[in-house]
Amino acid sequence: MYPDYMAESLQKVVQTRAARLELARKPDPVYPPMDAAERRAVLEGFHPDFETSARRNVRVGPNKGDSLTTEVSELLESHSWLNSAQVDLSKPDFETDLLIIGGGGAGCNAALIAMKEHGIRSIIATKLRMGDANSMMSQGGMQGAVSRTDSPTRHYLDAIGGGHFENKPELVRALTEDGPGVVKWLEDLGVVWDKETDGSMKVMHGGGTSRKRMLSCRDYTGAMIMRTLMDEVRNHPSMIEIKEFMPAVELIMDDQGQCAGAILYDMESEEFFTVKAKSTLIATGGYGRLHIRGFDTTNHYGATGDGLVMAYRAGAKLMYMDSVQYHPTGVSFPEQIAGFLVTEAIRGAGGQPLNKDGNLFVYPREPRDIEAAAIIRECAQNGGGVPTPSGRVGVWLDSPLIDMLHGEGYTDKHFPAMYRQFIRYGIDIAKLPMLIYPSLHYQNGGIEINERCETDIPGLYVAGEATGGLHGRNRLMGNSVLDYNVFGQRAGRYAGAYATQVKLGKLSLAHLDKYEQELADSGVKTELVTPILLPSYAPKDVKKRQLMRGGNSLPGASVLQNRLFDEGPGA
Ligand code: MEZ
Repeated sequence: MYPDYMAESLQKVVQTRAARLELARKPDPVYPPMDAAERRAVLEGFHPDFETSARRNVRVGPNKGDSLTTEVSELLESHSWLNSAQVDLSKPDFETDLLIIGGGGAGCNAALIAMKEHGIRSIIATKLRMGDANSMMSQGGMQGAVSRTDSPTRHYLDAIGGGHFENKPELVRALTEDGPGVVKWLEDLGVVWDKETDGSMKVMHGGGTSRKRMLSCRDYTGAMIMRTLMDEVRNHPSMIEIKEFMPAVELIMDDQGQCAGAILYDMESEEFFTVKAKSTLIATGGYGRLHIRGFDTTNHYGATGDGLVMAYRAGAKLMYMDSVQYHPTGVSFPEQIAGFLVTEAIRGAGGQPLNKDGNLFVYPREPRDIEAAAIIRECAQNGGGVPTPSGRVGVWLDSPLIDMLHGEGYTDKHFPAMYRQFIRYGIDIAKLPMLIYPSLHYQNGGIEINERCETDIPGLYVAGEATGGLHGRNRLMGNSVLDYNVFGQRAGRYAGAYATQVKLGKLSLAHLDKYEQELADSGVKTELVTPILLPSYAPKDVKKRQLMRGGNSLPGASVLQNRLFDEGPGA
């Protein structure tokens, strides 16, 4: 339940509701959408990316001199867990055609396509369990231009507009043109899409979409897709080997500059294993757990940007690493679930963002960055937010309107995940609004790829949230789900083809020595060891006493530290 002091504000929401319901029943927008100048102003004034301390130049690596999100620059200016001289690459522990790092949607798609189209074997190495990934957690839907009034071209234009015209066009073209095929592939595998009574796809609007294009499985869309993909992966144990709780900690190269696999770390036994692979796919997802600018996050616990740092040390270029997506509607209260996602589909179905006086202050379906910045402005500049007991702030998202617009029981039926997320805390979202605030949701930038998921490094492929360029500087709802399917498949296709013809040379970790030297030459002094693998939520005084550098919470960190620093090279 909400604390008593919020009752007055809740009362105001009730008082303004009848008039807002009338507005929502009319075809016109319930609040004037912003024009280009207003959008620019709210972004520059209130989007966290535009704060002066949000960015700084990175001092090492392929993007040296570029202005990146400050936390990303810190992540990249860090030491490896490994001392190259101590790793024996002469007898790999495992060999495979395709090594897939990451057990989310992109990784599953890639393994399946590589097997089906090229008959090649894969290892999927994942930090936690299969499906512990943002792919599993997406709620409201996947975009796909399948309805009669839509087309991949319209989808393309929406995605480019949403991304502020900075998307890589060839990637957007691949996304939107492959979209309808992906919808069918998933349905053939067993995904049960929401349908209308005549059997056609149910389609909804998302922020920035000019046509209803959001396909859903209630608000469990990611979970439904991932369960289906994982089942299919597990149906082929002789072709696709799964290694859980075994994150990659570095890529392996060969003496001709080709990627040749990775070093895995067994989180249980604390052993390292070398995997030699003809091609390697990074599908490690995003970095929400870096809690950029102190924001809560919608992301799963393993989202620590591991793929970025491994690829960067090996020489891959990053793009748009100054751009972060804050989902407009993360939970602000109850605080036990602060930061959790409140799907954009709630606004698609008629939910309205309101200030503490119960008034609309923004069109509910602006593109995400605009909507998030407008909510931050309402709280920071206009004093329109409702404070929470722990010092957070939020605005109301008036969800009871949904049943009023679509009929009693609609919310429970169409948003079962959301309904359950709040009812556990005594909040019935069909009767009471939710208190929300922007939450760190998505890494807009990432490792640069082309439409075949190739990087600058032969044999290294990347797909899904770890990549940059597709979404420009702002992703639209539902395009990440499509992204991990489309580009997961493309990665399987092209990395698979590459694996059938490549000849690998002598394995090497010389890139780590080079990177360490560059850190020293650039005067970088840091205690941070990456990949982070898991975020640390230990209080500062505990962190100080932990036997590791940089407060990383890896179970075997003390052992790793000893290997790295106490034993001399070659020991
Ligand atoms: O694409 C997303 O981020 C998504 C589907 C989230 C949501 O609001 O449900």
